[in-house]
Amino acid sequence: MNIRHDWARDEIRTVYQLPLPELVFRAQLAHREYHRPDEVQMCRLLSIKTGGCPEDCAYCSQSAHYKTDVTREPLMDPAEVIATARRAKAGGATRFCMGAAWRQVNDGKEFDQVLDMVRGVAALDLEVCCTLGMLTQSQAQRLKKAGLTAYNHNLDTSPEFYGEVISTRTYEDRLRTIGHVREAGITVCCGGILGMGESDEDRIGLLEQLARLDPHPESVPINMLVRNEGTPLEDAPEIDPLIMVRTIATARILMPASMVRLAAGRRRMSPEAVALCFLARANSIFTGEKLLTTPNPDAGDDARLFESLGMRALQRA
Ligand code: SAM
Ligand code: DTB
Ligand code: SF4
Repeated sequence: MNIRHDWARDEIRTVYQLPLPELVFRAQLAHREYHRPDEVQMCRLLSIKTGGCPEDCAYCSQSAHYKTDVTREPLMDPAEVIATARRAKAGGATRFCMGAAWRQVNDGKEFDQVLDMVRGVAALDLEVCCTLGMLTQSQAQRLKKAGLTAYNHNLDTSPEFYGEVISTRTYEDRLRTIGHVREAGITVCCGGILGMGESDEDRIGLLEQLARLDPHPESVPINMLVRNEGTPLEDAPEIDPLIMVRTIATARILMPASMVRLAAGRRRMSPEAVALCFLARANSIFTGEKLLTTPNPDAGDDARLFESLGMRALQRA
């Protein structure tokens, strides 16, 4: 199966709307060409700088525009971050992702400390990912030199729906940073959030944007909205988990070689719904007690689910 970057919206819609068994079957065929069937990558997240963000993302507990139960925390000490990464590795994670509630990276002492964190985590022989907001070309190059594997920068939804969710930046801003990351030779982690009131057409529009990036993002996180009290999306209607399944399967077909991550939202899903996401060929998850600011499933529950499905943690990508 060859990798395509010329997917048209109509073609993507046709795939997305297939009867579910056919959609999942095609996703499984695509997955087998590039990945081992029983392996799932374990990633660990850490919020290295929490809250007080100037952006107004309607889903986010860390935006300074909304009153949520998140307390602001300054940038963590690099030694503490590296110690957390070491524990994550001991717990089976192969990728460590550090998130900061910044609109953009500013050069100076804090960025230098982030570079120290990247160097320290890379030295543990973990994949290192950061998500720090917008980056300039030279900042991307410095992160690359420090040993960064991947940069997460989500497009979140379709270009048409983006303005309903965020007003303090544009889709073009996002694409520009993704370009800087790519040009610096860092792999791209880029996905979206489902359950923000978007339509099927918006989900198809997001998939179109992702699948037309050349190369594809090496990693595609699909988040189910975590509804945070105090944010404009706190009362968003819950989505049918089969929409997650459909979106994951379509992402797998469009971007067969990428890691497709069942990211936020697993706590709200039944074990059966999570199993369906794996059958639709998600092959990566976040493990550990916390995502950035919200809880994640228990390690024990995850271990039991893996055991019952006969699946195992990927040792090394
Ligand atoms: N500030 C940086 C940025 O926005 O790029 C990095 C951190 S931000 C929290 C990382 C990503 O987490 C967002 O792009 C969004 O896709 C996801 N996210 C944030 N809050 C979420 C929520 N409540 N539910 C699901 N995903 C969420
Ligand atoms: C991504 O797509 N999801 C992660 C990671 N990339 C940075 C973040 C999920 C955040 C969920 C809400 C929270 O814990 O604050
Ligand atoms: Fe800030 Fe990122 Fe949250 Fe948006 S998603 S408010 S940019 S931390």
